Amino acid sequence: MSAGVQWLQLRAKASDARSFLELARLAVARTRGRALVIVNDRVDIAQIAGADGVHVGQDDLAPDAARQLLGPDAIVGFSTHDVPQVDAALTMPIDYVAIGPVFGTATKDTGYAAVGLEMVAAAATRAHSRGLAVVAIGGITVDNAASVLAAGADSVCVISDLLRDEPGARAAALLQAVNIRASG
Ligand code: 3NM
Repeated sequence: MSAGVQWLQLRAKASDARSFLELARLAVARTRGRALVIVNDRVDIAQIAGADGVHVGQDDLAPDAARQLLGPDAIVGFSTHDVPQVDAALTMPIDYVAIGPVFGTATKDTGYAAVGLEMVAAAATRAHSRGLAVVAIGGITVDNAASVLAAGADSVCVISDLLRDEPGARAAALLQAVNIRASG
């Protein structure tokens, strides 16, 4: 956070529910007011921990159910991987559409081939027409993040590239790369 990261998504696929809740509570306590905390998959844990929102995938609790539980002020994000999924997302009570994997990634077997920058642009056009933000994910690094934002994404979600180094230092490098290239 001291690096300037604005959102943290908590992703703990291998954790049991109690450990995940403990992590979420800790993250909320440590970040309050400095970064948003979004819980991946688990609407119940987001709610109990008082997180800022939840991110759900195609096979998780549907966004309207997440919204019903968390209320109108929570952030609800939804994963998409192709144009039909983006179009379906436009009718849902969500705040952002995630599109990916933009590039190849070894972090998660999404079952989808890399969608590329053209798909980021297509998702952005569609999502922005409904006032939804676009978060791009999958294979995004310090070196390619600026191109993803230039294609139309409002935000990038990065996992493995932040773990190549001390995560705070790598996050600072990512932000600097984006700012420098975005303004240059
Ligand atoms: N979801 P990295 S790609 C968790 O396409 C996740 O929905 C994806 O990790 C999607 O930054 C992905 O290491 C992995 O590539 C992102």
